[in-house]
Amino acid sequence: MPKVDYALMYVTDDSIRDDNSFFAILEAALQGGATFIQLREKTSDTLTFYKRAMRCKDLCNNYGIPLIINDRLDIALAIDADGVHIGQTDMPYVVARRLLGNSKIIGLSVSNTEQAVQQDAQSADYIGISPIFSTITKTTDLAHPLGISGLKKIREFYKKPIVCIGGIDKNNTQEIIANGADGIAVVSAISKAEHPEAATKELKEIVCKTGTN
Ligand code: TZP
Ligand code: MG
Repeated sequence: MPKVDYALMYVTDDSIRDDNSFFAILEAALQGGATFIQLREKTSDTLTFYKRAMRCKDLCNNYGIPLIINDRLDIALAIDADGVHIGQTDMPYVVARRLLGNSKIIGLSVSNTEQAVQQDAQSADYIGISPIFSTITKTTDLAHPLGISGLKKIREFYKKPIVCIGGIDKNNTQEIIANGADGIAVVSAISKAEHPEAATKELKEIVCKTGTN
């Protein structure tokens, strides 16, 4: 299992269909110090997803940063990614683990305390609190935001890394880390920033200054 720094995950923005822009922003995030990349393609066909995944892997390898794939175990296996991020309605955790083996990272989204208590969450390498705040980036399958109070409740008993996602920007990052998250995962705070590299740097500084990273 690669050593993972959960401080700042850039989750790629699948609304960017132009590959030049898509990879320019990914590279800016890597330059700015993103510690972890998740490739999330909700609208691509398999071939497009696979091709993006191959290019992402090369780029992440150049920076020595782990790459995980959202939902699609087959793509993760095909490109030998560092792992997958799955949700509650994706492939069950135990099946994902059996297919990927013990050397890969498996992250699981949880949207409430009950899910965080369950065996899958306890077995996963980390959980994503999804969403922590409201967001317009994800429009389907989005639970009610857990907020800081939900994060605090889960932090009381969940011993592995917690990464929060949803509506996170430079103004609320500090509060999230101060209340027990190990890191943040963002889409638009980087992808829609005027200067994605500078935005990444700024987010990372806040996480590192606040947490124990
Ligand atoms: N899962 C829960 S919220 C979300 C995902 C993929 C979208 C987060 O996007 P943003 O722009 O950082 O709010
Ligand atoms: Mg999913």
